[in-house]
Amino acid sequence: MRERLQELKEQALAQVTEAQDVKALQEVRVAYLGKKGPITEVLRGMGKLSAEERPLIGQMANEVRDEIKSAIETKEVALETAAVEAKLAKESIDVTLPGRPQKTGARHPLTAVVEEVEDAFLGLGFSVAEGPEVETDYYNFEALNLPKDHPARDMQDSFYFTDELLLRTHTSPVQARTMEKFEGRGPVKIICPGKVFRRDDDDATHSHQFMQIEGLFVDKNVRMSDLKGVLEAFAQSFFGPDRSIRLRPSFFPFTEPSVEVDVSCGMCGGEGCRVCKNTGWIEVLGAGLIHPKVLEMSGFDSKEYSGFAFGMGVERLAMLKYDIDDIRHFYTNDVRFLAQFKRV
Ligand code: 2NL
Repeated sequence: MRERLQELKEQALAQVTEAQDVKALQEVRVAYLGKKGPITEVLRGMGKLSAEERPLIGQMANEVRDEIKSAIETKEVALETAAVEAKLAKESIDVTLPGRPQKTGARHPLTAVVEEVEDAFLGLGFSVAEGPEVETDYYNFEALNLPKDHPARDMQDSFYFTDELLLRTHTSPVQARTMEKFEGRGPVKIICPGKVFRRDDDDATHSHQFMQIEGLFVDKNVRMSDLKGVLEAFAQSFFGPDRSIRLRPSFFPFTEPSVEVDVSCGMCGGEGCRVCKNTGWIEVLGAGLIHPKVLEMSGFDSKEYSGFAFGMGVERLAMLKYDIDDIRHFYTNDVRFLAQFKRV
């Protein structure tokens, strides 16, 4: 029996050494240590042995079993380590290879223009205010001196949900709401960028949804010259330091007096060309001194306070600055158009 056990041990250890993978090891384990294996068999046959031999053979059988078991375990660890090393070697990467260029997106040109206008006005002490796109009739029209029977309120020009709720047609209601919050105490110095909506037939220069930036400054003794100074500083910041502005009389229900603001043509420097239609000037925004009724409705004493306000179309600014010929380019998400603004 001793020889039998010694033989079994040698056979098993040889097979462990030869095993190339975990599966082969598993087979050795089952073959030698399993319930129907030869060692179990030896142990079962011990009944036939003498009382002196029995413990010796029993001990030897246990030792052989333990030795085979530990050889299998050691080999198992070695095989696993080798497998991991092989995998690592196969998957190693050459970090000195140049990387593949990543495709990056960019700000939408309208976002870029809004942020540029914001930067110009932040530098002049203005804050950015925002408000709802679904507005009440009161804030969109009434509070801006556009009473119910005013022609500019024609149902055709607006998207109404109910008699009292509509998509805002300008960002002025944000300014009215902000003024109200100041409870009659200035200064209020804000710009309001955002989407606005008007019933319109879309073409190269019109869109039923577009973006606007309005601004206002309410304080004691605010005058037309303050408006002109601020807008000139803005025009030079946005279009370039060599540009000048001019004011022409105009009309808005919420300002008095009202003006259209032109910027000198950047193409010809004022000489007259295709861009400015030979006038030397390009219309960029509307403005004026806030109508006393509008100040009063938003809680300001118009004898103590005055202010200026202005409004401009973001698409128009972008089209002028980047020579874009169709407003619809902004909304159709053609990557060939958008990719041109990566460095803007
Ligand atoms: C334009 C002209 C303008 C305003 C907007 C305004 C707002 C308040 C009070 C007074 Cl709360 N005025 N906004 C004033 C003048 C002109 O916009 O052509 N926008 C595209």
